[in-house]
This record gives sequence, structure tokens and C-alpha cells, in this order.
Amino acid sequence: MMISEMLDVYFIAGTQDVLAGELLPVLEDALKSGVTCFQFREKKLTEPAKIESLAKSCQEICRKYQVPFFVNDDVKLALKIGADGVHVGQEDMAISKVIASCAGKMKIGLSVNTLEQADEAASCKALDYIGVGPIFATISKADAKPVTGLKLLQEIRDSGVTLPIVAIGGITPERAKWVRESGAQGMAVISAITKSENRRETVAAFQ
Ligand code: TZP
Ligand code: MG
Repeated sequence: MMISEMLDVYFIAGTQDVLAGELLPVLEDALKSGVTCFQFREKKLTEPAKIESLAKSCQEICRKYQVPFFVNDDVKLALKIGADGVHVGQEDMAISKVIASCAGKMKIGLSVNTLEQADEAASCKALDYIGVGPIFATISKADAKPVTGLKLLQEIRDSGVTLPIVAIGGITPERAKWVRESGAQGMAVISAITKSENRRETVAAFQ
């Protein structure tokens, strides 16, 4: 699968984003509806054994639909269970360390919130993509960085960064066209998919 195809409709979720016990059914419905990637981003469970077991269940469902499975932040877990990718933020394990332990084994994504961070990311040859945002206000991340607007996407493209971009933060089907026109290959979405009453329609509207 080409990276731009993978980033197209990149679904992110953990138990904090859904009703109790619903992560696996919501994930399966999202996969059936055509999401092109899944990132396991668990912020509520604290017991490592429970997190690992849930991650494996998510990974298994992703395999069934042949959709890449990413782990957020937890490089050790990603390596242990053989994830397809790992996604880290600026405040997680240093990207040079992530690259040293994961390059060649799985895909690597990094979040950026400024043009400087994007330029720095562009110098990391082993990075597969950057996540840019929050583009719009989000209800899904309490400690989100300042909203960047679409302007940051345009600035990153204008500065010559060619890394694939997945935009994140407050992205809805209505906003998808602007996001793509601003230079993103795809969009990473939590609430518009977890809260959708018709995921097939919602996912199609992102494409
Ligand atoms: N990082 C920046 S914004 C965000 C993350 C994890 C949350 C995106 O969620 P939503 O509901 O699609 O705005
Ligand atoms: Mg993080």
C-alpha cells in the first residue's frame, strides 16, 4: 500500500473516545466503512497487560481488513506486538531514538505543530509521514497544542517539505476538501468517526 493511500482516512481511537466496551465494535465498523489506517491511542487504561491485550485485539481486526495498524507513543508495545507503524509526538521518545529502534521494521510518523518542527522532521530520512495539527479546535485531546489553521499546511508545502502529511484536529467531512487543497494527503480523525451515526457515509465523505 502506498503511503498516500494509507493516510487517506486515518482513524485514531482508544477507550477514552467511545462508550464502555465499544472500541472493538466501533473499530470494526470503521474498517468495514473503509478507513485506510488505524492508530491505537489509549489514554484511559493504565494496566500494561490490559493495554497490550486490547492493542492485540485491535491489531487482529485490522489484519482481517488488511488495514495498517499503528500504535501511538508506545514504541516498546509497537515493537513487541509487531505493529505496522508507530506514531509519536514531539514530547514522546526522541524521534532519533524511535528511528534507531523502529526503522526498517515498521512505518514511523511524527506530529508537528509548527513550520520549524516540520522542517526538522523533513531532515529525518527514515520518517514516513508527519501529522500536522490541530488544524481546527478539537474535543478529543485535552492538552492539544494551539490551533494551526489550514495556513500551517500551506506554509509547510510552500517551504518545500515533501514528506506526506496527514492533517489532524477537528476534521469533518465538510472540511475535508479544504484540508486536501491545502496540501495534506490525508486526514486523521477521531470524533467525526467515533460519533458518526452512519460511518460508511462519513468515511466516504472524507475521500
Ligand atoms: N492530536 C492533535 S488533535 C488530536 C490529536 C490526537 C485529536 C483529534 O481528534 P478529533 O476528534 O478528530 O478532533
Ligand atoms: Mg504522544
